[in-house]
Amino acid sequence: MKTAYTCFCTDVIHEGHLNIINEAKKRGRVIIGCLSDAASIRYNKFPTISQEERLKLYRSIEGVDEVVIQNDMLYDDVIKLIKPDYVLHGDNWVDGPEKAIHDHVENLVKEYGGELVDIPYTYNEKVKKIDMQLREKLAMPEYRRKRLRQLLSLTPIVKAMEAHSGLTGLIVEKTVVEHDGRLDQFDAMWISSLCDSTAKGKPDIELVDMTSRFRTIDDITEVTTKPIIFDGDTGGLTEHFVYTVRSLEKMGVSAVIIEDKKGLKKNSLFGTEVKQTQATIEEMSAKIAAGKKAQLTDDFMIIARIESLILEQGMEDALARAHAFVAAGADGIMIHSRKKEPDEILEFCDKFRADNKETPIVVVPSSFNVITEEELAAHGVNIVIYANQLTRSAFPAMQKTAEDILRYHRAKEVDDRLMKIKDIITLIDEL
Ligand code: SPV
Ligand code: MG
Repeated sequence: MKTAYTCFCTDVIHEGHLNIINEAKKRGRVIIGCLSDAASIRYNKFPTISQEERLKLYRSIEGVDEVVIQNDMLYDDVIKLIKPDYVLHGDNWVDGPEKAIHDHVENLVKEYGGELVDIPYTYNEKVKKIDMQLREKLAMPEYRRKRLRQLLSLTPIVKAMEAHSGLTGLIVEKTVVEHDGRLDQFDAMWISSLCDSTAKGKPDIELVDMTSRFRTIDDITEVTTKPIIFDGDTGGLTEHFVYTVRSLEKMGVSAVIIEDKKGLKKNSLFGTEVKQTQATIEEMSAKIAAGKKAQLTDDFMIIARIESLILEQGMEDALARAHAFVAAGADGIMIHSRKKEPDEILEFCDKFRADNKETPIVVVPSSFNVITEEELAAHGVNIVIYANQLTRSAFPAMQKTAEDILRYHRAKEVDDRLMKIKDIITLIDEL
């Protein structure tokens, strides 16, 4: 008997899926692939139910003969093993970033005489609503909050990109690229104090108050689903920080990063060019411990950021702080540097990992930008934050447009580099 294979990465079965199963049944024995959690998150489909629950769900569908786990987004593992006579998929993957997967599967099945069948995609109001509801579910605080810990357990390195508004949030949420036959996207958002302040035309000195920072989070959470890492600056007074932790948890933020500085905070990229005071180990540890005591969920993370390398206090100081902050309850360590070369960051990671294999390490490679995610992961880094690149790319573009309109007394000369009006009005999702 012939075999017909299709891969699902859905949490809800709707008529579109049933149609594919029906088409598969006409061709032979129906085998469903359940895309694994690790593969799903690379595929812009973060599951709302566990892999086990999805397996159970698919097995319960009438007409399904077998369910297997598919670990590879590109289908190599299952196709080489099962060699199905037919592979079926909705025809929504014949263009866009998923086309790379389509073409790859087509070549794989051709090698042994199999056939790829693109089934017309079912896209009616009911299906649209289910898709939307699934997405909205991921946006809810209780799903979003735990997602960073889930990602840390599923992916070698979590990639976070800066967002400071609904629009930049949408860019982080939706940008997917196909590269070398693989799809890639950002995993999380970083709400940078630098970019949040800059967007408001204010300096990065903890001047923008928490109420205003929370407003930024609100704007972003309304239109996105990805987990949020919040730049909490120094965390402020310990007596205030405990309230901040509660508020962030309630909003569905996954982690706050606080730095071991006190007094007037200035941006770390100034280094020792401006006066900045590092908090003592005891002061910072007390703040971390108070925050951990205040939090209500197990999902939320408090990550301690160490400024010893920025303030030229040496590697030993940085390492001593890291171990002390973990002992105080920190769920992760962020180590920062403003050197062009990544050497001191890598030395820190290697030395910290020699004594601590578990605690997530976070880095922000703004200055040491030659290093790749893969190299960082090889040194034990778990989260990489692109802290300010969206702001820094938008600002010069806007400034140049403003200058050129003043120069030419009309907008024609700048038009070629602008997004089309039609594109900007369709950028935002309609409910
Ligand atoms: C931020 O993005 O606000 C940061 C990272 O804190 S840095 O600007 O590099 O200090
Ligand atoms: Mg900051």
